[in-house]
Amino acid sequence: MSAAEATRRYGDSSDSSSTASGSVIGASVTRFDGSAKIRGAATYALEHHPANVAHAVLVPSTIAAGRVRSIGTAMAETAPGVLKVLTPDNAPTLKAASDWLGNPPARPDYQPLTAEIAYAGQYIALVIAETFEQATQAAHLLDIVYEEAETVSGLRDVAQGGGFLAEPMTREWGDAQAAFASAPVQIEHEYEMPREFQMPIEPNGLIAEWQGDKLTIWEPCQWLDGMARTYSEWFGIPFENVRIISPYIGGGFGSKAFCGVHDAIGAMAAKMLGRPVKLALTRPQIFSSIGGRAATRQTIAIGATEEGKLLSIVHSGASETSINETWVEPLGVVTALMYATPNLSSHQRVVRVNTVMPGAKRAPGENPSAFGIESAIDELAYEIGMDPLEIRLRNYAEEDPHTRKPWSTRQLREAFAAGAEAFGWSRRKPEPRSMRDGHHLIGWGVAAGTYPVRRAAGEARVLLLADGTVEVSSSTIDMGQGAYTVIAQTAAEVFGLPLDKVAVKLGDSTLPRAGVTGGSRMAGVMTSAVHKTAVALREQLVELALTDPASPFRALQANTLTVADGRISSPLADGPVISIGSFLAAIGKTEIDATRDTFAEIGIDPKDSYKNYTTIAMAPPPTAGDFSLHSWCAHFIEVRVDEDFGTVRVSRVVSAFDSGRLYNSRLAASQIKGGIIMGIGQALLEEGLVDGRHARLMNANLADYLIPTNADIPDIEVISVGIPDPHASALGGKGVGELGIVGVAPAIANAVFHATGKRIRDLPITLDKLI
Ligand code: MCN
Ligand code: MOS
Repeated sequence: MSAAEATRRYGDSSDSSSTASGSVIGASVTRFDGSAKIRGAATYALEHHPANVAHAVLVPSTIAAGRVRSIGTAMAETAPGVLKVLTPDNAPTLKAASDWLGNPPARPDYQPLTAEIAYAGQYIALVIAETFEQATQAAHLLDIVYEEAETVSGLRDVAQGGGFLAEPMTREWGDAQAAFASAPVQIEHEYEMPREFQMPIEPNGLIAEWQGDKLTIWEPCQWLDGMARTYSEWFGIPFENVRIISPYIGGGFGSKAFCGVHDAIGAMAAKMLGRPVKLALTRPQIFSSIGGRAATRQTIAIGATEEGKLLSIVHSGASETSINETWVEPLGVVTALMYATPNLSSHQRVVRVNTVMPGAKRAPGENPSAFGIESAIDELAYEIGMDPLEIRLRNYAEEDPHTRKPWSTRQLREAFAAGAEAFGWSRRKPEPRSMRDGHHLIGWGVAAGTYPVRRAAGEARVLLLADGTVEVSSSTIDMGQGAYTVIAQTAAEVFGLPLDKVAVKLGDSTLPRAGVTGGSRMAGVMTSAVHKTAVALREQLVELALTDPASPFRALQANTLTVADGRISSPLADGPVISIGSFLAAIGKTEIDATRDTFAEIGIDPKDSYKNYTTIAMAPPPTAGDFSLHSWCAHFIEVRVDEDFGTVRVSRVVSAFDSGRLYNSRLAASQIKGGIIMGIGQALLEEGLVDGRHARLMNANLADYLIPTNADIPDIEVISVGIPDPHASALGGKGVGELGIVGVAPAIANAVFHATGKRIRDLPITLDKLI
């Protein structure tokens, strides 16, 4: 990668990016990486072409349980261009790596290619050839003999109470069962969600290149440190020997945060061949081998007074995981957080089925959890004839109902008020089926959402150059959410520089370290780290100006100087005003720099940070200190349901959200809109359909698994009601990235009920369920 490619600056856009003074942080600034992306100058991992690269194609199992009895490779091996065929018979064994939380592996070894099959789509062979076409052709020439065994295809194959209890998910206070049994109003229903997939446009995949025991990986990657660690453990090489390069990522949504099986196979192949290997997953392979959101079901029982005051919530849920690996999609997190209730009991079971291990999809946990509780509370409102917004305000939690800690900030009441006002909620007719436009039934629904404020370690280097420009670098990444932009804004503000004087380098694991870009934590972590580093560098600059023998400010005997608009000035009216660049030249320096991290803020020793995934990834939890820290939102949604055909269109969305202070109002709004769009897909379209006989995904492609297109999306109005939250981050911002999706699906289900009088408790809401 050339230096020019590695250093990213604003393009020549004359947009709002050149504000020299005033607050740059929070401003509505267009994407830093936008110009490069539009011009095609942003190169993605798999567009890289190392010399002598070989192309690999993975072969997935067509059975979901049993074993591969044999794989005949003779024809494939002699096909044109084929360099090697890897199967369970000849693939080497790697060392097992710790899991993403840093837990040591249960077994010492790891065989990414094995004959024992736990899910359809599990990789059983790799064909490597001179060209992609040759590898694809040869992959069809394998002679595979299977022994198929009985499968468990999904939650519906398993009786209620099956699986095992996920104990850390248990929440319990008061006597929820007794309080429910004696409550004057009782409702109890089951809510279901299917498997869903992240589906970023850029496929998962990698290019691996070995030089001796040094490994370079080009790969879209949400967590360079974490994935580099996994590669180093698999191959028994020092962490420092792994370099991952990931400057641009075409969407991740949780699917690119951890290494996958294909990574182990790809890097292994490159090592065996002694050549760089390129391996991209096909779209069906992304469906079957990158775990999406687990299918879930949950039962919620609410006991309340006739006036709608909650007395008890009894919640039990179940989520899918794979046969041999455990992923828990938390189902009770919002249930135990959103409303004040004197009694609550929440339990979750996890059920092993023949699927790839599920993973993180935008707001894992909060998203399905909100579908349950935000549907149930709505059902209660109709049961007692109360406005669905009123019932939410009546049970407003003034403190965290579980930890009993005060909220750091919770502008949810303000979000309800602002959203209702902009939406015109007061004009809503309460009765289902009471609003219509021709043969369209119109429904208005509301639901709340929340996402915790998570933190992690982050480290930044800030460099001040003689030309008066600033360069910020970190191994954090930008997958479209806006990291380049908010980092540039933060540095620009500290030096009073226009944004085009700031360069940002991200996405290279040799740069200063950073935790995972997951859990909507990175903007808070990185703006904190960059702000701290830039302020330290500004102080260093002032100190030099006051003390360096060659400094024009030295004679002033001042004890402070001002750095603004890219210039250093003295507080005296007639004192010198010198540009940063001229000053550096005057004292004979070409650059000065500082590096700082947020390790101390989250209580970890930087020396341990590679070893301890848990602290880097998860510390501290949002309720660790004196406060309970979360972002909040309220969605108001209008649907139009065709009375004859049962088709549902979302026709209007107003969402008000509290993410504390915003670093960039435009990008924050676009994050919330992106989440809402994904939520519309979840409510109306997305469903991984599993064949109950063979546990195979039947719609593993983007023609049959539907995600929203522009035509599905109405105008979305987004309103920020946040106030700076000093407990959340240095600049007062809370998370944005996942918040917007939480609560959308129940708001739509609630609107559909209002329109039709039909309560749909299993997503997606398709027309067959309405006619
Ligand atoms: N932001 C802001 N003010 C705040 C917080 C955030 O202006 N107080 C804006 C910034 O533009 C910032 C962005 O929101 O870059 C997201 O910040 P944050 O909430 O900290 O989330 P992360 O940077 O950690 O991004 C990860 C998050 C997650 S976990 C998923 S999943 C997701 C998401 O971001 N995947 C995305 N948003 C995505 N957006 C795009 N385009 N592509 C994805 O794959
Ligand atoms: Mo986001 S699902 O935490 O990457």
